[in-house]
Amino acid sequence: MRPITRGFRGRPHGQSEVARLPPGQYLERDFPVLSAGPTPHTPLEQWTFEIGGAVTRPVSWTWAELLALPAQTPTVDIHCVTKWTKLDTRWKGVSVDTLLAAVTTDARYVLATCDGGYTTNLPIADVTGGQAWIVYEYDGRPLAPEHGGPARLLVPHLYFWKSAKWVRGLTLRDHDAPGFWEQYGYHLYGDPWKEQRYRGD
Ligand SMILES: Nc1nc2c(c(=O)[nH]1)N[C@H]1C(S)=C(S)[C@@H](COP(=O)(O)O)O[C@H]1N2
Ligand SMILES: [Mo]
Repeated sequence: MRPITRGFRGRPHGQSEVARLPPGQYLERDFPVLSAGPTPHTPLEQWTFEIGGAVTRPVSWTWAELLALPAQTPTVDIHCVTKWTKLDTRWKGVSVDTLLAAVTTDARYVLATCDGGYTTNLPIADVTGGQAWIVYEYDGRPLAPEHGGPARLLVPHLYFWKSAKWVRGLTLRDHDAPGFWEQYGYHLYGDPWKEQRYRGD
């Protein structure tokens, strides 16, 4: 069998692209929108990003302050639990390392919180070490509202439900506890390479 699969448009995919697909995933060329509720529209003058919870002192940034921080431009593959994978997505934003450097904490977990009430839980070890960003540009343009604009969390090594759209803060915690989709049975951690889609996988 030749290691070639065909996408919806009949375009052949190279072997190297197929090797970048986690188990059970297919290649997507478009950028699907998956939202559990309506798209919020918080005015930028009211927008802040806060790190709170188990910290000595909470810290928050305004929109202008976030944009003034050193930015990075990661190009990464993203993997949705509904089985699409999109390769080489281009983003711009601030490393979560940069933001966490502003607080003192012994916490081991974070809960990302968003406009609209969505939450998702992650170990701090997975949002540090150059693995996660608060991004505000996609493909050279301001991040579209339906994709999480003005800013979203980007944690590409975990399933894309962990990349919280319309993110407004990180709550640091000593213990892990499920966020929105995790409460409905999604995996607490969500490693696409281990196919950790649902609780018990
Ligand atoms: N705030 C918020 N973030 C969210 C979601 C959501 O419903 N609300 N959906 C998650 C899921 S399940 C996925 S697959 C991705 C989808 O991002 P996209 O719409 O940009 O493709 O966002 C994640 N982040
Ligand atoms: Mo998803």
